[in-house]
Amino acid sequence: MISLLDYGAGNVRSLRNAITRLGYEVRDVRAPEDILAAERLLFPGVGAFGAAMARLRDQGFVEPLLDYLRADRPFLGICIGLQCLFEGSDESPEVAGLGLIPGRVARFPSQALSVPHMGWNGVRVCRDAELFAGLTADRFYFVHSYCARPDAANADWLLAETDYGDAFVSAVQHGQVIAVQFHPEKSGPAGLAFLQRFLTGTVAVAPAFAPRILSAPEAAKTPHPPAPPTRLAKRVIACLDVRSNDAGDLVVTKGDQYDVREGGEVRNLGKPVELAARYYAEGADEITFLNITAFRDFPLRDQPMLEVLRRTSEQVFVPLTIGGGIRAFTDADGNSYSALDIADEYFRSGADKISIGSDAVYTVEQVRARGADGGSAIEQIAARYGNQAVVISVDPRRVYVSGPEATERPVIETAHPGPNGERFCWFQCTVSGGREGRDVDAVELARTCEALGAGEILLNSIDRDGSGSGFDLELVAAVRAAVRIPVIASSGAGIPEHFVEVFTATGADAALAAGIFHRREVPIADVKTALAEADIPVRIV
Ligand code: 1PR
Repeated sequence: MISLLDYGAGNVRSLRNAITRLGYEVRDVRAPEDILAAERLLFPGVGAFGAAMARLRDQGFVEPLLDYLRADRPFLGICIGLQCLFEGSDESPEVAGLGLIPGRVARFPSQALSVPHMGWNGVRVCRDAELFAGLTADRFYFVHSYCARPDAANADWLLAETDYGDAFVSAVQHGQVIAVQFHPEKSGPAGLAFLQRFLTGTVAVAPAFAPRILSAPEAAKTPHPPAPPTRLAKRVIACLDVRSNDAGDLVVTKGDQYDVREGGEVRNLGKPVELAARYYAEGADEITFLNITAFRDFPLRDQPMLEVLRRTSEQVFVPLTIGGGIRAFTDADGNSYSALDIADEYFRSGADKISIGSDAVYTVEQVRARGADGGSAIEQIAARYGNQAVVISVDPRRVYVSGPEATERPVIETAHPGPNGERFCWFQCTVSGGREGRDVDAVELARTCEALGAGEILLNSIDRDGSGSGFDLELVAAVRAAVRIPVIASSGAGIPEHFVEVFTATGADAALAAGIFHRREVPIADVKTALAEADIPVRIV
C-alpha cells in the first residue's frame, strides 16, 4: 500500500494515475497518524514552498513527518517535496522548511535563462545508486523556478545534480529517504521506471560513498573525467485542436489559417484520446489540447472534453495542457463561475497546465487602462497552481504598415513584405479563435502576461497556421526577446528542418505542430533526429 501525502494544494492526479498504472493502490494521508502508519510515503509538493509548509503545519503533519523521516522509512519527495526537506526557501523567506537537509533553496537567476526551468533535462548521478541504474542517459521532466545548489553542507545527501546555468540538486538520498526535483510521473517511460523502483521497494539503502566534493588537489588526481554537463532539451509538442463536428462528435480538427471547414464540413482528423496516446508513444514531449470553440460554449458543460482529459491522463505520462474557455462565465440559470472554477475542473481532470487565449487579451486591455488588481484569471490561477501552470495562447495576425509612423503599435522591419510591398508590420492579437482583432500587439501581450504571473507563452500565428511553410521566425524572435518565461513556437511546421530553424534562429524553448503529425506526414522521431543531428538537445525515446 502506497500512502500519498496529498495535502490538497493542487493537482496530483497524474501521480495517482502513474501509481495506479504501475499496479499499486494509493491511500491518502488524512490524519497525522496515517503518516506513521504508512509503508511507503510519497510527498508530491505542489504550489509554492510557503503554502506547502503552511498546509503541513495546519494539518499537524510536520512532527509525524519528521519522525517518519528520521526513522529512515521509505519516502519519496517530488519537486516541492524535495525543497521542503531543506531549511527554507527564498520563495517564502519567512517560512521554515523541515530542516532535514542543511541549506536553503533559491531562485534561478533569470538574466540569461528562461525561468521556470521547464522541460526535459538530464541527471548527473554522483554516486552508485540503484535508483538511476540504466536511466542515466534519460531525461526527466522538470518544472520549477527555485532550486537547491550542491555544496559541502548537503554533500551527504546529494544523489544527482543537473545543469541549468550552474548545477543544482536534482535528487537526494539518505538511506530510504529519497527526493527528486523532477516529476517522475510526467517523465514518460524513464519516469515510470524510476517510480516503480521506489514503489517496489527494491532500492537498497545507498552504499557508503566517496564524498563528491573534492578539494582542488584531490580533484586533479582523480582518474575519472568529469561527467559532461546536462542540457535542457528543446521540447517538441503535439497539439490537438478539438471541437464537436456537425454530428455532435468530439473530433480533432485542423485549420488553415484557423478555418477548420473543408467543403462545408469540420475536418475530422481523429479521436482525441487515441491521437494523444499515439503521440505519447511516438515521443511527443508534451500534449496540448485546445478546445477551440469553448469561447462560445460553457466548458464545464462540455463534459466530453473533461472526459477526454481524464482518459488521456490515465495513459499519457508527459505534461498535458488544456486551453479554451478559461474566463469568468454566467450560465443561462444565472450561476456565475470564475475562470479559476473552470481551471480547477481542468486540473482535477488531469491537466498539468491550462492555457488562456481570449481572456488574456481582454486582461491586457484592462491592465493598460486601469492597472493590475489581482483579479485576472492569470493572477488567480497562478496564485493557486503556480506560474508554471498558466500558459498564454496568443493568436496573432500580421498587420502590414508602410512605416513605424503609421501605427502606435511597435513594428518590426520584415523580410517578408506585405501585399503592397509594405516592409513593416506588427502582430495584432485576436480573440474568439481569430475572429476579432484587438488593439494589442503580441509583444505587449506576452510582457504584460509575464508580469501578471503567466509561466509560458504558446505563440501561434494565424498567417502560418496549417501552411507548412515554416514558423514565423520574426514573430517568435520578437516575443522571445521580450520575456524571460519559456516561449513555444507554433504554426506552420512542414518539415523537420523547420524545427531546427526555429530553435537555431529564435532561441524558442519548444516548438509545436499539429497538421504534419495528424496527417502522418512527418513522424515525431524524424523531427527529433533532425534536431539531434544539428546538435540541438532533444529527448529521444
Ligand atoms: O480564447 O481562451 O477560449 O482559447 C481558445 C483556444 O483555441 C486558443 O488557444 C486558440 O489558439 C485556439 N483556437 C481557436 N480557434 C482555433 C482555430 O483553429 N479555428 N486553434 C484555434 C488554434 C492553432 C494552433 C495549431 C498550430 C499548429 N490552433 O494550436 O495547432 O497553428 O498548426 P500547424 O502545425 O498545423 O500549422 P480561448
